[in-house]
Amino acid sequence: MIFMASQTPLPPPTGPVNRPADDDGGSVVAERKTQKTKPPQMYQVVMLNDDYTPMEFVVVVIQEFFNKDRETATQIMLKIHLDGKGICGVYSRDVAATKVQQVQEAARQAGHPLQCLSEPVE
Ligand code: TYC
Repeated sequence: MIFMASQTPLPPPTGPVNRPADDDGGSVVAERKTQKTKPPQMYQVVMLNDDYTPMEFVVVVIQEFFNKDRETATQIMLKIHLDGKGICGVYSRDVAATKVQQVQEAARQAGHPLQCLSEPVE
């Protein structure tokens, strides 16, 4: 027996459901002229000179808390000694605040009046 199709096959669906949106590819994205997020404010840890803290103690503190080699730490210490103050390092705000606390605590424990502070860069 031969079966005949009773209807001609339906054409593939072409309605709005399956068709891509008419404006595909034509959209426009405005470019930002400026960066959306600024880099975070950085803070420098400044050490102050005094007449009593031994040079050797300052050098060791700079080596230990600011990760400097002995030569660099000595140069920074001498700059502080001569100029009255000097930058030991630049960090994010929280890290800089921690460095200040560490130096203050080490100086307090050793009985030296060494002072340092953090301040925004620029
Ligand atoms: N001026 C101190 C001295 O002659 C040495 C010193 C250097 C102290 C740096 C503090 O941050 C300082 N013994």
